[in-house]
Amino acid sequence: MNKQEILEQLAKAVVEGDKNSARENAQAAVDEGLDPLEAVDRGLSKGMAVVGANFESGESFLPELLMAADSFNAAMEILNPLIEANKQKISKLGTALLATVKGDMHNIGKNIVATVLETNGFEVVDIGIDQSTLNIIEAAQKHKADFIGLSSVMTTTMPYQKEVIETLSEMGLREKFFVLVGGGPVTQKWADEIGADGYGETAVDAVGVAKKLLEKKG
Ligand code: B12
Repeated sequence: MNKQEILEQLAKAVVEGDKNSARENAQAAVDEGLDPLEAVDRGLSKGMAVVGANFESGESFLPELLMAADSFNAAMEILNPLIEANKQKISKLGTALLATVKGDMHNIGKNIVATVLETNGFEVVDIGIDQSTLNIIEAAQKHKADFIGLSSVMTTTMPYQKEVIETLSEMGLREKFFVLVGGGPVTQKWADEIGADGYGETAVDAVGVAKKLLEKKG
């Protein structure tokens, strides 16, 4: 199989919720020396976008979403060690506290952001899904985070990204942390509107944005 075929097969495996095929094609990607992040962005994530659209149009239902998520994660188990093997041997750049905001159970994207930040020299404290604003802020203080990364995959939970920023201000803590926002429906426009320090469309963007913010800080 060539590279393009592997990427297409990865997408197809997610669309069909076929765990075995997801594993086999992730292994093919590894064997053929594909960039694992390209396999995620141009393979698995492409499939997930189709799954989301089918769900929205009523063509598929929750079980299909679950099977797609399982297949995505099965492929990630094979790709993650390769992503981690590229880990840069650099001193710690900073600590990022990551969470999916309140009411939101989606974690696939956040987990990828965590892995990619880690492999690029950041220490990551991932407190998981459905995290209240106060939990997030407490954890950021406890772990002396430089960044707070907020994932929100549903339009209905995006307001909690805003709530975290507002609450930080009310508590007099806004200057202590850089706040990064991301997730499917999140845009640069939204990030600007709520006064976030940075937005990343993909996990790789998140690294670039975080590094730029550190440079600015000096
Ligand atoms: C898989 C999935 C699920 C799985 C989640 C499994 C899991 N462990 O995460 C399950 C089946 C559990 C699920 C449940 C539900 N889901 Co759902 N789900 C999806 C789906 C298909 C894919 C999401 C995903 O994983 N994408 C792949 C990852 C890699 O992409 P990503 O999350 O965007 O992340 C990337 C970037 O955004 C960025 N990023 C992400 N986070 C961050 C954070 C920072 C700081 C930065 C910088 C960057 C960044 O980097 C990532 C990698 O590049 C989406 C459709 C879609 N197009 O998003 C619907 C979707 C999000 N779900 C939806 C819905 C409605 C639901 C349910 C309510 C369904 C139901 N009736 O129960 C429940 C909600 C439960 C809850 N309260 O959260 C809707 C949301 C609609 C809306 N209001 O916005 C969507 C959009 C589907 C649709 N088109 O209708 N879901």
